[in-house]
Amino acid sequence: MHLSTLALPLLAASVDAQLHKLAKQAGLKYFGAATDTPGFRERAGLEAAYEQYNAIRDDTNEFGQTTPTNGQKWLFTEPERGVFNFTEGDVVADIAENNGQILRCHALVWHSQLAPWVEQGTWTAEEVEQIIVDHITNVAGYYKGKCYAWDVVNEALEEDGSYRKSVFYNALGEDYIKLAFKTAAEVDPTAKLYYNDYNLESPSPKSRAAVNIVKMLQAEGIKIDGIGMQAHLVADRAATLDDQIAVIESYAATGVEVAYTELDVRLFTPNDEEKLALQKEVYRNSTGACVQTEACVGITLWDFYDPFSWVPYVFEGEGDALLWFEDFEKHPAYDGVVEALTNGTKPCKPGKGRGKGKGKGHKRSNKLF
Ligand code: 9MR
Repeated sequence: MHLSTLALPLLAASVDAQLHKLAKQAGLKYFGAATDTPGFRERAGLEAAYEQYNAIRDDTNEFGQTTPTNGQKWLFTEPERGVFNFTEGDVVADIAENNGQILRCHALVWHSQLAPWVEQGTWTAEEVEQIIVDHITNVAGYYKGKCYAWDVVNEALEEDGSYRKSVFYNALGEDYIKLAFKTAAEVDPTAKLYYNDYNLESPSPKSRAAVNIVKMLQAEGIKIDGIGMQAHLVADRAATLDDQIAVIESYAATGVEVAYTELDVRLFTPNDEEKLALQKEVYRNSTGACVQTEACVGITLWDFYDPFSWVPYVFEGEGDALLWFEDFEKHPAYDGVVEALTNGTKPCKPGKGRGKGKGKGHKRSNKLF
């Protein structure tokens, strides 16, 4: 092959791409971004942007991890009882595999984007048990060995810490959570099993209820490995750095790991310098909290390109929540993330090195912001 053809893919990668590279240097496992099948993206008709979008998405200096924003959800994987379809989920799983990126899998049991047949049926408790077991057995079984982590149960809690009423809870109470984790552990023993929810980024009744879910499972000897903080944040009222560190420590006290699983920081559009500066601070704080806590393994953006964000479609007048604008200019918040990744390194337990490579121990970093 001619040398110039060989060099082309290298030239396509941006020399500025650095989030995953810096995250690794800071002691995280990954910095990633969720992505979706073209047909599922929030904004259609942007085909002209795909090439540039894909180049950023596939650049492992930028993103070392990905999550399918939609394709592995119940609605798509088991649209009819016993009929399984992995076409959409595979698109992103294949991207991860081809790029050598870590795959977080999302989500096995969730009240939303559930197939209508589950929601609209009239079921006995035994039937709901069977439905959960069949779904997890097939979906987690199909992806077995490919998922670094599974969001096993998603959004089971209300803001006051009580359980959300759902077809699963109404039939089985909290036992549905136990059943889901137990089944997932049997089906894919190597995947990290997470409880995932929003508004878990500062201490609250909901964060304490998440801790109680972990304790409930542990008390019964059921495997749970992580708490996922979705972190759909708002630029002018996000949790402080200290609150984020405190809540991560409260999860870590149960022995589980922690991840930012769906980070975005929305603002009221049109943006201005002040709003973007606030957004930068919020991104810097979340990244900083992950870097400064032993338990936090990584950060996932909920996509990285503003036109593909869910935010404007749900919160009228809000948007610009990610790190790349429509014209592919980066938000100032990109530099906030870089600052947090370069200003600190992960603390580690006394006597425990950071593992592979340098053989150097490292000190607990001071709070930086
Ligand atoms: O990004 C997803 C969007 O494309 C879907 O329309 C939406 C439907 O609820 O789900 C979005 O992702 C959600 C995630 O799966 C769970 N946490 C909240 C996310 C934003 O709604």
